[in-house]
Amino acid sequence: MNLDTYLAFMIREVDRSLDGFLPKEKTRPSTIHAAMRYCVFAGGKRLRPVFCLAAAEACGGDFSQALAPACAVELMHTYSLVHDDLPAMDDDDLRRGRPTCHKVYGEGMAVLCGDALLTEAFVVLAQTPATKRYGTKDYLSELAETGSSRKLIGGQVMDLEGEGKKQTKRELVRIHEAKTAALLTSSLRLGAMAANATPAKLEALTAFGQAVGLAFQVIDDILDVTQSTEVLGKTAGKDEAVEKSTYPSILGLEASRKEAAKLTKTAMDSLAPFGKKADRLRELAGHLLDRKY
Ligand code: GRG
Repeated sequence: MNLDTYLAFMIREVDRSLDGFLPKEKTRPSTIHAAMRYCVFAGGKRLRPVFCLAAAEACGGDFSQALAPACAVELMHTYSLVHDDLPAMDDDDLRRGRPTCHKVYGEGMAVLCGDALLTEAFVVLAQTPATKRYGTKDYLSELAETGSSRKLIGGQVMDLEGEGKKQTKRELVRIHEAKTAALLTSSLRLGAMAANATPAKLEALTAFGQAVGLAFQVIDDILDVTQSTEVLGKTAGKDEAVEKSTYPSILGLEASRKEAAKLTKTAMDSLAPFGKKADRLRELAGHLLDRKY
């Protein structure tokens, strides 16, 4: 199966599962469920779920074993986008090519929608079947740690406090390790755990996730200055507008491209223990490096 067919297949499976897991739109109170579905089914790239499913396969499992964690990471990701777009944070009108949640449902409902998506992530994750090595407690603490003030929320705090300040590359890496790489890494780890991965494989996937997560962010920063709002489906040029330090603003565009390629190579090298079983993950890392939106 080529990568495009694989992505289309996995995205369909994830969307079907998300549809099954989320409360129906008519469930009362219906406004919050409509808002949750508006944000989740908005045409996101589903990178984190696909990484989760591909990691399960790389560890010898079937992708279907990892559908619950794949949906859980997408729900946590979507919560972070809804809250990040709020006027009190990044104040954005456009997300995934559509008006942001608070623009459609109002600020109060968008806060609640983010809260509900985050909570639902754990409801869904708890449905992951246990394996010989891992159980519900392992799955829940993996994702809870990632969503905590030490990772996702901590990254957002450093990001907010960094606005208008010139940051060093080291400071930038710390933000993106927490904000971007942590959830990508947990997506891989949860997929691997659902497939009963050995600790050595889990460790290799952690190294892969950290490097590919940073590469993803470098590319995101490059696209922010090189692509249009139409192509990105979110406001382009936003980083510069709020005087946020980015890879291109610190290193320049060309050096940023080299940095992304170097991180992708590091990521691919860390998959050595898997041999050919991780070819799909290698392909996905290459795909992220080449992405245009
Ligand atoms: C807890 C409010 C809060 C924030 C945590 C994750 C995060 C920090 C903020 C979200 C916004 C942001 C710029 C995150 C960096 C990672 C990133 C580039 C996300 C966009 O991910 P894509 O491109 O989005 O995979 P789609 O829409 O395709 O799912």
